[in-house]
Amino acid sequence: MRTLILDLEGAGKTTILYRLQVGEVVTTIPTIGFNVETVTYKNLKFLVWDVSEGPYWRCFYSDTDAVIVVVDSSIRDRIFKLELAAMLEEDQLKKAILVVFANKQDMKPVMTPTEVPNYLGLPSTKDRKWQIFKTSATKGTAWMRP
Ligand SMILES: Nc1nc2c(ncn2[C@@H]2O[C@H](COP(=O)(O)OP(=O)(O)OP(=O)(O)O)[C@@H](O)[C@H]2O)c(=O)[nH]1
Ligand SMILES: [Mg+2]
Repeated sequence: MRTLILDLEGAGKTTILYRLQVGEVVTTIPTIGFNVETVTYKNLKFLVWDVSEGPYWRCFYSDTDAVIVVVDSSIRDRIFKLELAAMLEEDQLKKAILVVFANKQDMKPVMTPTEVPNYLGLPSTKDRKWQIFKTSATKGTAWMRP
């Protein structure tokens, strides 16, 4: 599965990637450009592209099976909402599954996990398989909403 992991700056993409890969919290520095790693889970092998913010997202779109969007639940980011909507319009991502991680649940969230999909406009997206999980990358917890 070719998987893209995106957000705006600092929501926890790299922490999640290494949590999935090595099962531990690693100390991160802001990602410049991208990281790419393989993560194996059961019989699935994921090639995960961890791409920092910027106009380069679209260079990574082709043949993507799944997009993981990491939301920092402690902030309400309007620009991100608009960028995500534009991204989902891209032809190359039309068939990609969308997974939202409402991350940083250990902090004081400004949005409940039920609000996040509404805020991002997910319920009205047509022909898109999506699911949202509440996560704390630092604590290593993930659970389905609500
Ligand atoms: N409290 C809390 N902090 C988190 C969580 N996930 C990540 N962080 C912290 O948030 C900061 C940024 O995490 P990164 O994983 O580097 O974020 P990123 O999205 O890769 O950031 P960029 O590469 O700059 O885009 C780090 O200090 C992490 O330890 C979480 O679930 N809870
Ligand atoms: Mg990073």
